[in-house]
Amino acid sequence: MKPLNIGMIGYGFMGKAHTNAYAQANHFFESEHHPVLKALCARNKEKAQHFADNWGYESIETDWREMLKRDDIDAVDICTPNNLHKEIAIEAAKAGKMILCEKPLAMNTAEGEEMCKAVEDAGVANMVWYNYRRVPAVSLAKKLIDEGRLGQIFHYRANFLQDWTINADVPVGGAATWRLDAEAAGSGVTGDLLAHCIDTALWLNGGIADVSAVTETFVKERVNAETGEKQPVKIDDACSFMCHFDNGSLGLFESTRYARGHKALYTLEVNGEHASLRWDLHDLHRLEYFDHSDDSVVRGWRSIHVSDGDQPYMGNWWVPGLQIGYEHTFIHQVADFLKSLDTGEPASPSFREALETQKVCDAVLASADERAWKNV
Ligand code: SOE
Repeated sequence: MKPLNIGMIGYGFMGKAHTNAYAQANHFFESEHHPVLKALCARNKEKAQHFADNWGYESIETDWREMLKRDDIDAVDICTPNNLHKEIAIEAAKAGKMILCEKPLAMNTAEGEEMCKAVEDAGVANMVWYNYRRVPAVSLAKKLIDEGRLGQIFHYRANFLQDWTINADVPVGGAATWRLDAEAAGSGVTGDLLAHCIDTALWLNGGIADVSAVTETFVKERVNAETGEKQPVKIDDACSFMCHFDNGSLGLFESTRYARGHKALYTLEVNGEHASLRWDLHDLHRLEYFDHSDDSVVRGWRSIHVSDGDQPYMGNWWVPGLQIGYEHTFIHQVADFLKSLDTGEPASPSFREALETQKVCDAVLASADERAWKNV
């Protein structure tokens, strides 16, 4: 067993999801590499120590630069707000550390380019956490598409709907609501939610050629959680766009934090010549599949309960019929990263792959801003 010493930066919701994945991966997926929870880094010492004690990190740091100097850290996990990704990743690459970066890769494409150059120049392993690819039902969709079962693809549709910012009293900035602060997040639903939809779409259906988008900011001013002052809201609260894929299919994407009743409703649907499929995060272990070649008397949408050992990742879990959940998508991503270290094959999505998602996000925001179609 080769230890893989992890230095985690940040302890929010994603810090937990990733830490849990490092702790679990080897129990279910064999690898020569074995993650060790070596150091947890966060500015607040008490909170960092509490998180470290709770999850079993061996040590803490309060300055990420100090952590990068340590020889006993092999891989750095960046779970900070988006505005810190670039600086930390570039310094970590210079220090020769592997990097696992939370999505989206960067604030914008220009930053992402610099990050790609840094990891490629340094030759360090790198990956971006786009976890929904690793939902077994979504991986099964990829397999069915790659096998050609859908034939020519005509339509790709995806939504990511939430409702947590409808109340105008929700503040902007601070640990819990930095996603509403353009200075920390870069963009609103485009970088936070549509980035997931775009990553999956590029993976399932190939490149996006051009986009036409509309965005809206429904609450124009909010109180800053740290200063108590009112400030203009500069992120997109909602975004819809249509696009052409390189394969000739049409895409339709929508995301909002103002869809009352929807908490994290990520859905996607792909319509092909021979078959269609659709998936829904709220029922994540099911893949809906319609195959036009079925005998017409029994033809219809099937609801595949993706829990069989023959289906992606599921052979490593329980017995057929018993499902898994959200946290397992991160465990799969760690397992795939460890496998990439075992085999020497790059992990996916790499920074370079995630840069493609960033380019689409930038084109979407530019299109909405200029009210014009934009090439990616
Ligand atoms: C926002 O509410 C959020 O937590 C995103 O930041 C995550 O990436 C998404 O998976 C769920 O929603």
